[in-house]
Amino acid sequence: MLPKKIEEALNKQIRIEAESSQIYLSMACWAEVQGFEGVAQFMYAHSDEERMHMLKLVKFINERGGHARISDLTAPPTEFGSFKDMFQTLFDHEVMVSQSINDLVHITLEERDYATHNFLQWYVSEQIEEEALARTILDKINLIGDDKGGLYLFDNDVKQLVGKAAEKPQ
Ligand code: OFO
Repeated sequence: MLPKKIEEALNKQIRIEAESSQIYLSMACWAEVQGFEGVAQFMYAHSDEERMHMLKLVKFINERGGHARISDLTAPPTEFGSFKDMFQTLFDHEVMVSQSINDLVHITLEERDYATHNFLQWYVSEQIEEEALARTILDKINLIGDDKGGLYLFDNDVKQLVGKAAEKPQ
Protein backbone atom coordinates (compact mmCIF):
# COMPACT_ATOMS: atom_id res chain seq x y z
CA MET A 1 0.00 0.00 0.00
CA LEU A 2 1.20 3.46 -0.89
CA PRO A 3 1.50 5.87 2.09
CA LYS A 4 -0.67 9.00 1.56
CA LYS A 5 2.30 11.35 1.85
CA ILE A 6 4.13 9.44 -0.89
CA GLU A 7 1.05 9.34 -3.11
CA GLU A 8 0.77 13.14 -2.88
CA ALA A 9 4.46 13.67 -3.56
CA LEU A 10 4.38 11.32 -6.57
CA ASN A 11 1.31 13.12 -7.90
CA LYS A 12 3.23 16.41 -7.72
CA GLN A 13 5.97 14.76 -9.75
CA ILE A 14 3.41 13.68 -12.37
CA ARG A 15 2.60 17.32 -12.89
CA ILE A 16 6.28 18.27 -13.17
CA GLU A 17 6.90 15.58 -15.81
CA ALA A 18 3.77 16.63 -17.74
CA GLU A 19 4.86 20.27 -17.66
CA SER A 20 8.36 19.24 -18.80
CA SER A 21 6.78 17.48 -21.77
CA GLN A 22 4.82 20.64 -22.66
CA ILE A 23 7.86 22.91 -22.31
CA TYR A 24 9.92 20.74 -24.68
CA LEU A 25 7.01 20.52 -27.11
CA SER A 26 6.86 24.29 -27.16
CA MET A 27 10.64 24.43 -27.72
CA ALA A 28 10.23 21.98 -30.62
CA CYS A 29 7.66 24.28 -32.24
CA TRP A 30 9.84 27.36 -31.75
CA ALA A 31 12.83 25.62 -33.36
CA GLU A 32 10.74 24.10 -36.17
CA VAL A 33 9.21 27.37 -37.37
CA GLN A 34 12.73 28.78 -37.64
CA GLY A 35 13.82 25.88 -39.83
CA PHE A 36 16.04 24.14 -37.28
CA GLU A 37 14.92 20.63 -38.01
CA GLY A 38 17.53 18.84 -35.88
CA VAL A 39 16.80 20.85 -32.76
CA ALA A 40 13.05 20.43 -33.37
CA GLN A 41 13.40 16.63 -33.69
CA PHE A 42 15.47 16.53 -30.51
CA MET A 43 12.84 18.52 -28.61
CA TYR A 44 9.91 16.45 -29.95
CA ALA A 45 11.72 13.29 -28.84
CA HIS A 46 12.52 14.83 -25.48
CA SER A 47 8.90 15.83 -25.02
CA ASP A 48 7.84 12.21 -25.67
CA GLU A 49 10.39 11.01 -23.12
CA GLU A 50 8.95 13.28 -20.45
CA ARG A 51 5.48 11.95 -21.18
CA MET A 52 6.88 8.45 -20.68
CA HIS A 53 8.39 9.58 -17.34
CA MET A 54 4.93 10.82 -16.38
CA LEU A 55 3.18 7.60 -17.44
CA LYS A 56 5.64 5.47 -15.47
CA LEU A 57 4.60 7.38 -12.34
CA VAL A 58 0.89 7.10 -13.19
CA LYS A 59 1.11 3.31 -13.53
CA PHE A 60 3.21 2.93 -10.39
CA ILE A 61 0.79 4.92 -8.22
CA ASN A 62 -2.28 3.07 -9.51
CA GLU A 63 -0.65 -0.36 -9.27
CA ARG A 64 0.25 0.26 -5.63
CA GLY A 65 -3.30 1.08 -4.61
CA GLY A 66 -3.07 4.85 -4.95
CA HIS A 67 -4.83 7.16 -7.41
CA ALA A 68 -2.81 9.06 -10.00
CA ARG A 69 -4.34 12.53 -10.44
CA ILE A 70 -4.13 14.30 -13.78
CA SER A 71 -4.19 18.02 -13.13
CA ASP A 72 -4.17 21.24 -15.09
CA LEU A 73 -0.76 22.50 -16.20
CA THR A 74 1.03 25.82 -16.31
CA ALA A 75 1.37 26.92 -19.93
CA PRO A 76 4.98 26.93 -21.17
CA PRO A 77 6.55 29.98 -22.86
CA THR A 78 6.21 30.06 -26.64
CA GLU A 79 9.30 32.20 -27.34
CA PHE A 80 12.79 31.31 -26.17
CA GLY A 81 15.02 34.21 -27.27
CA SER A 82 18.06 32.47 -28.75
CA PHE A 83 19.17 28.82 -28.99
CA LYS A 84 21.63 29.53 -26.22
CA ASP A 85 18.85 30.89 -24.00
CA MET A 86 16.63 27.96 -24.87
CA PHE A 87 19.23 25.32 -23.95
CA GLN A 88 20.06 27.25 -20.79
CA THR A 89 16.35 27.10 -19.90
CA LEU A 90 16.37 23.36 -20.61
CA PHE A 91 19.42 22.82 -18.41
CA ASP A 92 17.98 24.88 -15.53
CA HIS A 93 14.71 23.00 -15.85
CA GLU A 94 16.47 19.62 -15.60
CA VAL A 95 18.38 20.79 -12.51
CA MET A 96 15.03 21.70 -10.94
CA VAL A 97 13.63 18.24 -11.86
CA SER A 98 16.67 16.53 -10.28
CA GLN A 99 16.10 18.49 -7.09
CA SER A 100 12.48 17.43 -7.06
CA ILE A 101 13.44 13.75 -7.53
CA ASN A 102 15.99 14.08 -4.71
CA ASP A 103 13.32 15.51 -2.41
CA LEU A 104 11.04 12.60 -3.33
CA VAL A 105 13.76 10.06 -2.55
CA HIS A 106 14.26 11.76 0.80
CA ILE A 107 10.55 11.47 1.64
CA THR A 108 10.56 7.73 0.82
CA LEU A 109 13.36 7.22 3.35
CA GLU A 110 11.50 9.21 5.99
CA GLU A 111 8.38 7.12 5.36
CA ARG A 112 10.36 3.87 5.11
CA ASP A 113 8.73 3.17 1.74
CA TYR A 114 11.52 1.10 0.21
CA ALA A 115 9.46 -0.03 -2.79
CA THR A 116 9.02 3.57 -3.96
CA HIS A 117 12.62 4.29 -3.04
CA ASN A 118 13.69 1.47 -5.32
CA PHE A 119 11.32 2.60 -8.10
CA LEU A 120 12.77 6.13 -7.98
CA GLN A 121 16.34 4.96 -8.59
CA TRP A 122 15.52 4.83 -12.31
CA TYR A 123 14.69 8.55 -12.19
CA VAL A 124 17.88 9.32 -10.27
CA SER A 125 20.02 7.74 -13.03
CA GLU A 126 17.90 9.32 -15.75
CA GLN A 127 18.47 12.78 -14.28
CA ILE A 128 22.25 12.27 -14.22
CA GLU A 129 22.09 11.49 -17.95
CA GLU A 130 19.73 14.32 -18.79
CA GLU A 131 21.80 16.92 -16.97
CA ALA A 132 24.99 15.65 -18.61
CA LEU A 133 23.38 15.80 -22.07
CA ALA A 134 22.05 19.31 -21.50
CA ARG A 135 25.50 20.41 -20.28
CA THR A 136 27.19 18.95 -23.39
CA ILE A 137 24.77 20.78 -25.67
CA LEU A 138 25.23 24.04 -23.76
CA ASP A 139 29.02 23.75 -24.04
CA LYS A 140 28.72 23.30 -27.81
CA ILE A 141 26.39 26.24 -28.26
CA ASN A 142 28.59 28.46 -26.12
CA LEU A 143 31.47 27.69 -28.49
CA ILE A 144 29.39 28.57 -31.56
CA GLY A 145 27.89 31.83 -30.28
CA ASP A 146 25.77 33.51 -32.99
CA ASP A 147 27.73 32.17 -35.97
CA LYS A 148 25.14 31.13 -38.61
CA GLY A 149 27.31 28.42 -40.18
CA GLY A 150 28.07 27.05 -36.74
CA LEU A 151 24.38 26.92 -35.87
CA TYR A 152 23.66 25.01 -39.09
CA LEU A 153 26.26 22.37 -38.15
CA PHE A 154 24.98 22.34 -34.58
CA ASP A 155 21.47 21.60 -35.85
CA ASN A 156 22.83 18.56 -37.73
CA ASP A 157 24.80 17.47 -34.70
CA VAL A 158 21.76 17.56 -32.45
CA LYS A 159 19.90 15.37 -34.95
CA GLN A 160 22.45 12.61 -34.26
CA LEU A 161 21.61 12.80 -30.56
CA VAL A 162 17.97 11.91 -31.30
CA GLY A 163 19.02 8.55 -32.76
CA LYS A 164 21.25 7.81 -29.77
CA ALA A 165 18.50 8.67 -27.28
CA ALA A 166 16.10 6.30 -29.08
CA GLU A 167 18.50 3.38 -28.44
CA LYS A 168 18.39 3.97 -24.67
CA PRO A 169 16.56 1.33 -22.56
CA GLN A 170 13.35 2.72 -20.98
FE1 OFO B 1 13.83 15.48 -18.00
O1 OFO B 1 13.07 14.79 -16.51
FE2 OFO B 1 11.76 13.65 -16.51
O2 OFO B 1 12.34 12.81 -14.99
